[in-house]
Amino acid sequence: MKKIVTHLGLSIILLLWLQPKIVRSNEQTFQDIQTIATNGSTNWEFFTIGNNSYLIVANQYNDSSRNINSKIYKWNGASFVEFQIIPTNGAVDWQFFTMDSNSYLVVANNHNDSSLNINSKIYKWNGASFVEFQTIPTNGAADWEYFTVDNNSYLVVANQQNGSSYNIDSKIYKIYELSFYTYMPVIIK
Ligand SMILES: [Ca+2]
Repeated sequence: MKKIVTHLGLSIILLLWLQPKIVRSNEQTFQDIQTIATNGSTNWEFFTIGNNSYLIVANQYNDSSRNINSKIYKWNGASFVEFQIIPTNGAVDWQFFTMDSNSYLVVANNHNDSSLNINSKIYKWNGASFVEFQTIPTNGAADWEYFTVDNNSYLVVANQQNGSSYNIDSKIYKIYELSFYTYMPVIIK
């Protein structure tokens, strides 16, 4: 018994002594491999379709307007190259999700230079690019999230403000016959 305890104690000491060494030997750093020009970018989203990898950026503002292009980049094996441009209005979030083996992107359009009460949009992958699928009225949309509960699909949007108040409803949408409808309002203050 004493021998086992001693052996165990020795193992712990050995582990404690070895651990810092292990961490040091695994030290890794991120290195700059590519620079991408953006306009007041607020959000990046990474996603894959099949064997291809993509990045999409939400461009919010270019010093004069919020009605500018957000951009999708595709990995070509060495770097990300521009793949598709999508006109947005003060975009602040892109959310990728898949449903029934289809791929979708939803954008939070925050402001179109004159109003916060504008449409945010869902885009669907058609096999070659993303095409507009559905528009959803939002109020200073700040963030989208996709989730499933009991095999049902939902989208929730964070509505930030409507121009006169920040005390407004955010909304959950439930998929219904391939379209999202308001499911329940939630109060976010
Ligand atoms: Ca999001």
